[in-house]
Amino acid sequence: MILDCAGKSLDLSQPRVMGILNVTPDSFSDGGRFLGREQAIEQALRMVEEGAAIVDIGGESTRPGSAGVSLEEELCRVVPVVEALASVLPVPISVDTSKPEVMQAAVEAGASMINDVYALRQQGALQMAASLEVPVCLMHMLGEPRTMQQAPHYDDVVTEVAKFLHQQVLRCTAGGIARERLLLDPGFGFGKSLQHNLSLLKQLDRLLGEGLPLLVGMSRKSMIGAVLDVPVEQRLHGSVAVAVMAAWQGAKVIRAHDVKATAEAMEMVAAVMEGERFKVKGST
Ligand code: 9MG
Repeated sequence: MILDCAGKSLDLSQPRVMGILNVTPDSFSDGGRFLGREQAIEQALRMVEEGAAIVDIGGESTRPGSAGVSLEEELCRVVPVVEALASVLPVPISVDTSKPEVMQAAVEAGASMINDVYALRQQGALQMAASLEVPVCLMHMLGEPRTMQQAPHYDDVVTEVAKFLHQQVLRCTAGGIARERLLLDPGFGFGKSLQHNLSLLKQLDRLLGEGLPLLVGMSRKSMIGAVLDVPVEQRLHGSVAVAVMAAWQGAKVIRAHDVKATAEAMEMVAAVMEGERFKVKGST
């Protein structure tokens, strides 16, 4: 399956890596570093070299407990970086935002996908995404980042997440977004306890019923820290393990900080999935 990202193709015939480029001062797993324009460009190019098939640029932290950022601040963080990268990156750029104004400015600057943790539920976001005609990732979140980890409750997390995503697909297609432009994401860590996250991962294939590509983001998240009892900078192995489990069940895009390790793991998943049809691409 090929996703058309405003002229740049994203081949989803095998699982791909979406490299995370946070241009925020407070992103938990980047250790609070604020990426300047030049560093952001360097990091994005490195991620592509390491195997990222898409780069996701975000200017507002969505970590649990985080407060929002003003429109002006988010535009200032995101747009110059998208502008600088659009002509040099050979892969699509996605913009991680919930604000319609940022979606518009980023797409005008060269982004060709929207990654919205609010699933286009903020005022004006659905209409804007429909008018921009780029692919959109719709993510499940219970509540909002500031409060979402305060005792989240579900009777059946997988059924409820699947139902929410189904409703958002109906809402978005009724609002003028072509079904072929949608990706779905269960939103690991967004209003979910450790047990909710583990159940979702164990039964991820139940979300394939919608027939749309699944995107997942578990890289360095607290679900890994909680199981392994390791701090954020020691979550590489756990992150790759859960990425493999997701891809094996059919996830097509893995949002990750550690691109090289994740991309190599995805190559292995794809090779095993191809089985006897697999052909060696390199020289060894
Ligand atoms: C921005 N962001 C942080 N975590 C994420 C996740 O799991 N999925 C998506 N789509 N975006 C995320």
